[in-house]
Amino acid sequence: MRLSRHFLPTLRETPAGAEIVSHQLMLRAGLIRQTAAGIYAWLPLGHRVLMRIAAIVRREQDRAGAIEMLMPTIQPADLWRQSGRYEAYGPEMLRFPDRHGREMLYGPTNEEMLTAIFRDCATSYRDLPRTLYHIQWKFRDEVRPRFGVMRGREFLMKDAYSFDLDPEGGKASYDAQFTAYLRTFAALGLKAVPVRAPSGPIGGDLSHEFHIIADTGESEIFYDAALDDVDLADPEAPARLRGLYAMEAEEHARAAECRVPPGRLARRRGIEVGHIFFFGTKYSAAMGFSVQGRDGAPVTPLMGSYGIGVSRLVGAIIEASHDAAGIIWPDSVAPYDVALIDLRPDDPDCAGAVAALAGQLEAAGVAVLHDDRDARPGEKFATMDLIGLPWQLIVGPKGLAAGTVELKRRATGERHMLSPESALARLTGGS
Ligand code: P5A
Repeated sequence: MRLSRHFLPTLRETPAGAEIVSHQLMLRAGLIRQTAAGIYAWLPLGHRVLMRIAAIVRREQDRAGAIEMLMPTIQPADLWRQSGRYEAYGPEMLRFPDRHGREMLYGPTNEEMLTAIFRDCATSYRDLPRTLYHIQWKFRDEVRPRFGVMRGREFLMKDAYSFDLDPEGGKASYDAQFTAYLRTFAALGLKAVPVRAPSGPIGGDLSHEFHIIADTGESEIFYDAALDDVDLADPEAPARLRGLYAMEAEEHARAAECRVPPGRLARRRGIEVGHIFFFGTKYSAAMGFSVQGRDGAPVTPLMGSYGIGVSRLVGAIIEASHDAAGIIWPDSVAPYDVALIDLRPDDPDCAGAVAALAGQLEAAGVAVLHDDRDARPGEKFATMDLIGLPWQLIVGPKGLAAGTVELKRRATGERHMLSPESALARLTGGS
């Protein structure tokens, strides 16, 4: 993709009102634009990152056996009257009538809707267990939307819902999601700490939040520093992590049983990027959902729900990975793999060599952002450092005459002068 034809409105100055670095960088790098308080348009670069994160979340959900579907954003109030949450939810729910005066709402979550759909289709124990999920926009009329996409009013969530016949099955479904979350965050280049959580308005008795450690996090957490040493690639990681103490500050204050030796108790701030709940029959019982059990008697299914803040993750990743010059995208979510910087697009030989490199990279499946703008090299370097693509391939007439191009790794600043062929081989995994 040629930058001269792209839509990438970057800003030189830090915009007023953006308090945390991820919000500042998302605005400056042209990832998002605010359209109303807590509501954002995803510009092309931001949209690519958001879709890549969603694809990793989807891959790990599918791997864990969850089945994807898509429910609407708009819901009828009647559904929520069945569970008793319509009154309870309060002013965070955006409510409005349709033209016939029917009460509607923009869904803040989908427990009720999926319970109703599944209830109306599942009749016997053979229909269970099942875990269904979707990736869909939610709306919560937060009192204080802030920090950009971190606490928005409209935000993208992956939400999964499990239905089981007995507590052991329910626990297995919960554990499968727990493991999928660790894999998801590791694939995103993040270390997430699972924290025992009170379950709040979703209800139930077993719940974990997943926090990314960052100084700008909204929550304060206390955890056993041994957590920092757990290797997420280890198949035993989920079990080990769950055995180690981690609590939000408020819970920690209440938890008299904290047995972590004082020297090993870490106190850090965290960004909550995921939250999972096991709440048993809370919704199924309230909404009259039962199936025929193996012995013929009716069984009320046990449920859990599992959320990941997909749009919040964009901000969380930037909080965890940036420097003074801009964003440093992990390879797995970068909007493009390579910034191809043409130092002299006005020189036909240079432009020709760069176009040939772009073609070869793209043919090998590498996503290239080709800076063919008529601008000074310094400006091009600054733009590319700001938007944070993992690699920069810098091509100019002097180097070409000597048979070299320059390859720079954004994360480390490491630079190598290479032949164009070697650079291509590195970027396409050839050597
Ligand atoms: C679990 C899935 C739920 O809603 N119902 C369905 C359950 N949980 S939750 O904790 O309330 O939200 C899940 C995740 O969504 C993200 N999130 C937000 N992201 C951006 N802006 C917001 N205002 C916002 N509110 C919640 C969080 O990552 C949270 O863990």
